[in-house]
Parts: sequence; structure tokens; C-alpha cells
Amino acid sequence: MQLHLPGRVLDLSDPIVMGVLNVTPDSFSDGGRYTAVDAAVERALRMVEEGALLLDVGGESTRPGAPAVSLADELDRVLPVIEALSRRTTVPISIDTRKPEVMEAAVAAGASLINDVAALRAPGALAAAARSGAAVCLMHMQGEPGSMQLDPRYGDVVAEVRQFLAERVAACNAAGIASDRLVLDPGIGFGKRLEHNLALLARLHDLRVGACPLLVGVSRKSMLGAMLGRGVTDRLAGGVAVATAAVLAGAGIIRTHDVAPTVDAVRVAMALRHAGYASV
Ligand code: 7PJ
Repeated sequence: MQLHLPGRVLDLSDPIVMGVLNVTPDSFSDGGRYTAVDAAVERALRMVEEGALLLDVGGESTRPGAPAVSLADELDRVLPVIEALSRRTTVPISIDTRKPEVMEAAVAAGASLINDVAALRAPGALAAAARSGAAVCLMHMQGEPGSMQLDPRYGDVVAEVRQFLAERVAACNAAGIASDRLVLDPGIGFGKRLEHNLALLARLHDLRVGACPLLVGVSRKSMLGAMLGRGVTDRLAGGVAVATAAVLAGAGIIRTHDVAPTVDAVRVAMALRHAGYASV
């Protein structure tokens, strides 16, 4: 499995870990602007030391009920961090955004992957992503972040998510984004109940479209809270367990806040895969 980024090819035959870098005001509280950028960059470089092979920079929270962020504020948060990071590491940088203007500015500043929880459905997003030359992660989400967890419903969640992803791949291809630039993501927790998240993880392999690698992001999410009855600060072991299962089910990229333990989990899962792991 491979992913074509501008000017380089990312080898995913061994799965890799994407470190999450939130640059919302609450994520690096107090201090001035310089401190906030600096703290974000230091945190990202620590994730690289821990083995992250992708860094996902986001300036807009998509958690259920999170407030909307203006274009100016989002640019202001992410661009200085992306510029500084691209000078200090060769690890590819991903921009987590739904806004076409942010996609283009972030790629110009050094990002090489666009991670869009709306799968390029915003007006102008397909064209902006195509023009940028960057790779794209297309994620499934039912509804909108503000209301998506109120009453999510599916007939066959796996079939519906796969159908959505296949349609978005076709839309990308038609807009000039080749499939070797695409990553697909079931969108754990985005308009899904626990049973839906579990079905998608259990049948991850059935979500595949062509040769596009799959990304799974579960770290600290409420599905772990629902299963384990634990708060957001106490979900590490659960997240690592799901990461292990996702790699065994064929995921190529694991998105996480907790890079070091997740890298260990990926290595263990790959050792099992090389030894002929077969599900019962
Ligand atoms: C995801 C994401 C995910 C992708 C977030 C959180 C919520 N992008 N952005 N996949 N989740 N591709 O990290 O808890 O699962 S924000």
C-alpha cells in the first residue's frame, strides 16, 4: 500500500501512526501567541521522536457541539504552526480542515495531505484540493458535527459507509484527484452509535475501495467511554486495543493523540500479521 504525496511516496506496507496536533485556543492555554505556536511545534516534534510518520494539524474542533471557527481564526492558528514545522521536520504534515481556503493556504505553507471530515463536500473543496496537488483523506460523517450524535441511523452501516466512500472517490477522480492520492476513513464517532462504530471496525476490510489505504482514528473517543465507562483522560488502553485490532484488520494509518504507545501496538500487530495472524 502506498500514498502519493507531492514530491514523495509514503510507503504504508507497514502501517504508520499519525499524531494529532490540535491548535485550538484551549489546547495550548495561556501565554502569548509565540508561546502557543512554539508549544504546538514542540509537542509535534516530540510525537515525531516517538515515531509519528504523519502530523495532523487542526484548528477547528469537530467534536459534537463545538463552536464554529471563522476562516481568519483558523488560518491564524494553523499556518504559523505548519510553516514552523515544515522547516523543522521532514515528516509529512496533514491539515485537518473542511474549508477550501485553509486547504490551499496550508498546502502552500508546507502541508502535503488534506484531512477533511466532510470528504471535500464543501463548495469549492474538491477543486481546491485538486489544484493543491496534495493527497486527501476522505472521511465518512453522517450529518453535521453540531447534531450528528443526536440520532444516528443506518440500515446497513458498513454498506452505507462504503457506498459513500466509493462515491467520494469517484467525485475526486472526476475532479482530477487520482486514487493513489486518496486515503479512506470510516469516521469513528462521526454520526455513529457504539454499535455502528463496532460494526465498522469489525468489518473494516469490507470498506475498501480499490487500493486506497484506510485510516482509523479512535483515540480518546466517546465509543471508548461507552464501552469502558471511563472519562476522556482514562481511555489510553482502550484506544491502544482498538488500534491493534484495526491494524490486524488492515488499517494503513492510525490517527492518535498518544503516539508512543500506539507505535508499540502497531509493531505488535504487525509481528502477529507477519506470523500469519488469522481471525477466528
Ligand atoms: C478524526 C479526524 C478521525 C479523521 C477527528 C477526535 C475528533 N480526522 N478528526 N479521522 N477525528 N480523518 O480526534 O476525537 O477519526 S477530530
